[in-house]
Amino acid sequence: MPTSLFTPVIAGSLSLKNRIVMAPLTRSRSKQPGDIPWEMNATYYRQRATAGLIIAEATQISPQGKGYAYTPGIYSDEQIEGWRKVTSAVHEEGGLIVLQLWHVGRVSHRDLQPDHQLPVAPSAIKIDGNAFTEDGFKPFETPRALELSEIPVIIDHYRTAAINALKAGFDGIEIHAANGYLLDQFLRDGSNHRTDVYGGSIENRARLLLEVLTAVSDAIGPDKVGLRLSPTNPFNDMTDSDPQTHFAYFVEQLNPFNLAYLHIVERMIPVEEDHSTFDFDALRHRFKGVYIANGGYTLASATDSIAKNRCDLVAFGKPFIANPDLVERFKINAPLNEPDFDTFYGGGENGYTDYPALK
Ligand code: 8OZ
Repeated sequence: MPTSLFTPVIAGSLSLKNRIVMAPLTRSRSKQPGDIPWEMNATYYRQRATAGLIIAEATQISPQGKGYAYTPGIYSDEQIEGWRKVTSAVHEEGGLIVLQLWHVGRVSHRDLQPDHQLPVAPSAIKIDGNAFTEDGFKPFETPRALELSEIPVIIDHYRTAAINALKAGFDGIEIHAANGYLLDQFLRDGSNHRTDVYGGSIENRARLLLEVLTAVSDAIGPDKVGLRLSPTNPFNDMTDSDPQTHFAYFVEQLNPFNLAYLHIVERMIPVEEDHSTFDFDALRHRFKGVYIANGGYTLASATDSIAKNRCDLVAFGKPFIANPDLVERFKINAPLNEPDFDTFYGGGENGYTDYPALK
């Protein structure tokens, strides 16, 4: 029998019952004030605990790391307590759950920042577009370039967040270095114009990510640490002059860490419509560990990719929003509920915990 989505797999310290991963999904539904996870979030994740692994939504490591209204944090005692409700619910159902650690960098707005400060970034380069604040969408402003002296503080916030995540009962963490947020802003040369040790050369652009991975691996063990990258995603105004070469280098640097997994956002469109020339197979083969593919996969394309050993696991986003029992539906090739975009971000139970299971 070829390896399928239902073949168990080990990723670092995580022993997964299947290869169907719930992708991290921002839903902007934490309790206010304080960006605190609560019972409604626990219900939502409990409903999806048949996934081989849940990667809980992007979660700010500090007040400065916040870029969207109502997203949760993992720096206060109340947030740790709130997350414990979520992890307990998932564990009661026999699931596994890790937390995605997030600093948005320039993808923010003064209204979301402590003391109404400007958002920070590797370089003072503005994004075109709008931030999602509590008063609706507001245009991004030019961020402030981080001082060298501020960088160790941010690394320490990642370390503390990883420790807090384990205190809250998570089985591990994922470092979010994708989709144009702070760590990705350092990696890609469109957003990193620094002239100090964190910019310029490819070694320098990799430095912050590798320092963060060292800090969290030392704190909780590398077998509980995953990493997400998105070499080609243009979201949040991201560009890079040579992603194939640069990300080959970045991924090569990961091997000595022995991370639990590498999670790659390969595209933002259906696999079948992807005509990009980026060679994800080449990237995958540089990484000597477990590879999670993400981006526009269906049951058919995921099954095909796993059978051909192009990836070890597949993470599904929108299908998991609309189908709490996605694993069961895949097992019997049942039709899927369609997700409702209007209820993706913010709001209550509607479009969150009320998608029907089969029975
Ligand atoms: C969509 C809306 C808000 C946040 C990401 C955390 O792109 C996100 C995100 C996506 O990784």
